[in-house]
Amino acid sequence: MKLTNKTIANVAENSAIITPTYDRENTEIGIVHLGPGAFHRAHQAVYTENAMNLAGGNWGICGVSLRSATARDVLAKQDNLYTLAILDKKINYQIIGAMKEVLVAKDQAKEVMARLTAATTKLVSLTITEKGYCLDASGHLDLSHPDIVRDLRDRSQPISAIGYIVQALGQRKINGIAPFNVLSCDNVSGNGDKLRRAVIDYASALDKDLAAWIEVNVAFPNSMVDSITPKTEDYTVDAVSAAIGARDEWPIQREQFTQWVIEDNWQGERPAWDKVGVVFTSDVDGFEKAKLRLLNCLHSTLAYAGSLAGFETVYDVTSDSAFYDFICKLAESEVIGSFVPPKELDVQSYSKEIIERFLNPEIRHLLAQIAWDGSQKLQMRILPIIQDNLALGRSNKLLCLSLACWFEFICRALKNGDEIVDPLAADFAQIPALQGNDTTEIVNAFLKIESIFGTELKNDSQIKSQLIESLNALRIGEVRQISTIVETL
Ligand code: CS2
Repeated sequence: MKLTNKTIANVAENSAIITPTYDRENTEIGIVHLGPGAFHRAHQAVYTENAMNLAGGNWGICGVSLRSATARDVLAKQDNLYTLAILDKKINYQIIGAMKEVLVAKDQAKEVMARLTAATTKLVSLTITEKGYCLDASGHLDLSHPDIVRDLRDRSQPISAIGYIVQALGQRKINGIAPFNVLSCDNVSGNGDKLRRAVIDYASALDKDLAAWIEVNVAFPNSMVDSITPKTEDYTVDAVSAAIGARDEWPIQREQFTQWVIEDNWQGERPAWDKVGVVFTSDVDGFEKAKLRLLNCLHSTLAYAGSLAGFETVYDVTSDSAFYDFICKLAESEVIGSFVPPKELDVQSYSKEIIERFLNPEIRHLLAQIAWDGSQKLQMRILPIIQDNLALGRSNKLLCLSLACWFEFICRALKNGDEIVDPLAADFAQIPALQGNDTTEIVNAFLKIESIFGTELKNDSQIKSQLIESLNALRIGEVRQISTIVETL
């Protein structure tokens, strides 16, 4: 039996499984979400589902994949229903019905534009990962990015998220339809502000009046999102299908912990998210910084250091006492204190709770998954901490070790011919120094990449020498003995 509209009543007979209680069939689409991957389906779609279970509303979701047809093709066969498995001591299951359709922009541009310009669409949200924003190192839209160049030249069918948003807003302006809210849900610092900047930069290149209209009329709330969501594996599909008693080809798994903080500058209606745990506040900045600098910085540090040391998952590496001590020390001595946390957040306990979350034995979160796209992620997760510490005269020793682990991770992959999942992978392969043994040259070659490091760090002699020292220590020592390496610095 497959999970579908027809079989959901059978699944619901098992009272331990939560199923939609709202009138799904008659729920209209109110949200277009760009990037309906695992994180969206485990997080925003679940808050929306819970809000509709509680208070109804026309908040069905149209997921739009820009290129890949996999989500559409798999989900269509099961009426866009899927299971959320919450991995804790006991596993809980919920069938999510909020996703009502999935479109693929590459093949269905007209349908996507129709959804984006419909008066019933009140919100466009995004999880397109850091690279989807096409930003330069200063946080502006990179007007030389190939997708942006392409979209500005040929407006018949955009390929970038920014192109779609601007085109749809322009059409709504012409049609006299109120704009939608635009909500970034990516791990990008100041995500709403950066998205707004990118959209306005793009619109300015097209039509100054449209840019001015967007500036005045469209809300781009900043938001912080959090829930650890390991990728669905084949064993997940089998285990979840067995547990719900119906075949689900693409269930999603995540930890119990979930958090969503949204800037309260919304225009018009929204789902009853505030009744299901979403926090609306005037100051998201502190929450975002705390999350990116603690959870994501520690995650990336473990991803590179742990992979170099031969570990496979976050749980495995955090269970090693030397690595546990390393990330505790990093958080304590270099991260906490680099930013002003929100008043309501006890940052010491927040940090400890995050490390506890890494130790959830039910979650196999692959380091290789977190290691993707380092050139984009580290700009949000590590470099701003280094910059703030420099301004405050604080130490960056362990952060430089973390960055050096990424350098070494890339160099090793280049030498071994392993695949590097990163938008700059081809550029790394063009830099001969990265395959050599001269650590000074390696550090210089990385720091010269302005799209990652901007223009200042390469001239900072202290940072440069700490990076060289760390890289030497990693090459001479045994990464598994990370405490010995830390002692030598
Ligand atoms: C992770 C994040 O893959 C990664 O880069 O650091 O996806 C992390 O699991 C989430 O931000 C947690 O909310």
